[in-house]
Amino acid sequence: MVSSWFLLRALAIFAPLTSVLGQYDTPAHLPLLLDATAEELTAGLDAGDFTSVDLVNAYVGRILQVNSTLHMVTEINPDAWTIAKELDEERAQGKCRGPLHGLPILIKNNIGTADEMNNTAGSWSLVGARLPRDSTLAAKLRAAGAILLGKTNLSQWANYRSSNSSNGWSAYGGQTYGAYYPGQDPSGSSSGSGVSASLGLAFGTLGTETDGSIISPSQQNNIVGIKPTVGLTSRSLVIPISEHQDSPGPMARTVKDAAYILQAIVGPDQYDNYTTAIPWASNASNVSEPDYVAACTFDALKGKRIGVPRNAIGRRTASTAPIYDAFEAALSVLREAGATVVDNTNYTAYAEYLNSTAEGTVLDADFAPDLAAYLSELIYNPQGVETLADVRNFTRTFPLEDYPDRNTADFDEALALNFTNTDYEAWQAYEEDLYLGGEGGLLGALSTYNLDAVVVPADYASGISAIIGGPVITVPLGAFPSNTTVVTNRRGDLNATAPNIPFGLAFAGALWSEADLIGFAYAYEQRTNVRKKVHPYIEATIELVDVVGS
Ligand SMILES: *[C@@H]1O[C@H](CO)[C@@H](O)[C@H](O)[C@H]1NC(C)=O
Ligand SMILES: *[C@@H]1O[C@H](CO)[C@@H](O)[C@H](O)[C@H]1NC(C)=O
Ligand SMILES: *[C@@H]1O[C@H](CO)[C@@H](O)[C@H](O)[C@H]1NC(C)=O
Ligand SMILES: *[C@@H]1O[C@H](CO)[C@@H](O)[C@H](O)[C@H]1NC(C)=O
Ligand SMILES: *[C@@H]1O[C@H](CO)[C@@H](O)[C@H](O)[C@H]1NC(C)=O
Ligand SMILES: *[C@@H]1O[C@H](CO)[C@@H](O)[C@H](O)[C@H]1NC(C)=O
Ligand SMILES: *[C@@H]1O[C@H](CO)[C@@H](O)[C@H](O)[C@H]1NC(C)=O
Ligand SMILES: *[C@@H]1O[C@H](CO)[C@@H](O)[C@H](O)[C@H]1NC(C)=O
Ligand SMILES: *[C@@H]1O[C@H](CO)[C@@H](O)[C@H](O)[C@H]1NC(C)=O
Ligand SMILES: *[C@@H]1O[C@H](CO)[C@@H](O)[C@H](O)[C@H]1NC(C)=O
Ligand SMILES: *[C@@H]1O[C@H](CO)[C@@H](O)[C@H](O)[C@H]1NC(C)=O
Ligand SMILES: CC(=O)N[C@H]1CO[C@H](CO)[C@@H](O)[C@@H]1O
Repeated sequence: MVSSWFLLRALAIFAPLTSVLGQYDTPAHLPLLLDATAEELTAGLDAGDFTSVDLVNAYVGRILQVNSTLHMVTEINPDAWTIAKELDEERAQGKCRGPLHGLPILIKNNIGTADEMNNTAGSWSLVGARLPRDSTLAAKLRAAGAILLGKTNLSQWANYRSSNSSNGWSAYGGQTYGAYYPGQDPSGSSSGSGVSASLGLAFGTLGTETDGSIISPSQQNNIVGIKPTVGLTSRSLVIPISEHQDSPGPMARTVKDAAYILQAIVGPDQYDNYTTAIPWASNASNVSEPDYVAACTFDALKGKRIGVPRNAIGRRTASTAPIYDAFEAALSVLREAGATVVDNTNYTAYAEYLNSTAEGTVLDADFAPDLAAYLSELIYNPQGVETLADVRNFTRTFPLEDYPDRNTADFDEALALNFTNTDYEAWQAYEEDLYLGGEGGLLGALSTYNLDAVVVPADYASGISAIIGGPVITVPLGAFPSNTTVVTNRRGDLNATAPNIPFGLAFAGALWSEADLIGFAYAYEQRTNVRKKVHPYIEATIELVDVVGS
């Protein structure tokens, strides 16, 4: 393993020798950054133990220590220091914008910002492109006082380009690796967000999910991920796949940190009509806005009915045994926490779901018009790509895009459709999805068995919720044992299964049930603390003590 030699060498270049020794006598009041929570960081900022400028220095130092091995961050915001200084001054004057005030966050490289940072989805076609304004997500984070620290690498085009690429690879950002085994498949498509949150390279991160892209990299990087109900978080100026399924959400080390981030980014947005479906967005409803942080209570599972849809969980095999064994143990924890675990709450149309092509049709029908709508908003479009066809041509002709070794099968398929998302064929497919995931799937099970949520190993959580736009949360459940046989991904360039690679426990529920799901995940997390029991093979070592006062 390259870790210790590499880290000492990198650290020696970056910081003076005293810093190397510093980590062993970190004062108790300076939180260690691998696991520092929002509340610990805020307490330190309020007490004057360190500043937001210190936090930016420490996190950037940590990013540079591991980035040449893991490639999880594509760029750092050159304005981060100025912004941190302003927020420090506000704090000194007694102005606090809220719980994220002065905390650095990294966002996925498909979430737009109207600043020096590029928004590319990992494609060279969009390097240098400029936007008319921040994405609503970025604007909300800034208003909440968060520091946009940089952009994280991703599976290119959020994994909607190629049938033979690899998780976490983009032409612009290179290959992201996970931190739990050399060459680890980081999963995707929010790969860099998962790795960065896990190693404490920011207080938290944002990812986006169409089907699995928050939940999967969260579980494989030992963190918490929340995929919100479609429409809870605005997609304005986020590079899209599908308006019917895309949903940005938080990725963080603890449930409560993820809840803090979620609280800051939800809400109606004039630029994304799907947000009008938020139950409390209209004065006509009597629903009040949930408090996701207050939902984090130790007793959240008490008296709740949690279903286990066995027919949607696959089979226990020799290679997946560790996940199943950890899952059964987790069910015991849920029972001890006061929940009624209802077994065999099966999805009645699950065989049809597995056989269905409707989701692919919905995504393909959305992709071309939704991407063109995004591209039409650019105020500077250096390569002049205005349509999916233009992007495909660019990808197939620009050498750094690695074509044909990584093909454009997803582009090809979407362009081959003879209809679009306003046509009958697309609506028919969407209606099929609403049945398969609804009455025939998750929503049917919730109602038949009178459940508050279902729980599954995170591998099996995303699809059925994706097709109905439903919410999912994953929380660390365990990791593969040391005698696990190493298996590569299909391309053969990543270690997909290996000792120490983490996996998660996922709760899924009805639309807009995020507060409940957060509570359930928190109650499980507080009783098990699995994250702290699984350790990365490579770590960043720069700490606050190395930067405070310098
Ligand atoms: C991260 O690593 C990649 C690959 O080595 C590099 O190209 C990129 O500039 C690095 N990003 C930062 C912020 O250092
Ligand atoms: C954005 O891309 C341009 C062109 O490659 C580059 O010069 C610039 O440094 C990038 N921005 C950041 C913040 O890395
Ligand atoms: C995958 O793991 C094997 C066995 O430990 C190791 O030899 C190989 O270098 C790893 N792959 C990568 C891409 O690091
Ligand atoms: C929202 O819907 C209205 C009415 O259909 C439409 O005019 C408008 O363009 C839509 N806005 C966006 C951002 O899609
Ligand atoms: C709700 O009512 C308030 C005050 O009457 C108004 O300011 C706000 O715009 C209304 N919101 C919506 C979504 O109609
Ligand atoms: C649910 O599915 C499991 C796994 O396929 C099966 O063993 C069980 O009999 C099913 N139970 C019901 C009530 O359908
Ligand atoms: C799967 O699809 C095929 C072809 O459309 C169909 O013949 C078959 O009945 C389907 N099976 C299920 C379980 O839906
Ligand atoms: C395809 O892209 C190349 C450059 O990458 C450009 O020269 C060519 O005009 C493009 N073709 C079409 C049909 O857009
Ligand atoms: C990916 O697929 C394309 C054909 O679509 C093929 O030319 C290329 O060799 C494949 N790459 C790998 C690594 O298999
Ligand atoms: C697309 O093609 C199919 C079969 O070739 C045809 O039935 C359908 O009407 C076409 N749809 C549109 C919108 O042109
Ligand atoms: C790993 O060790 C456990 C416990 O000794 C054993 O049950 C399991 O079969 C082993 N797995 C493999 C892949 O060898
Ligand atoms: C933005 C950037 O610097 N991208 C680089 C990421 O890493 C790959 C190699 O892994 C380079 O080819 C890219 O230029």
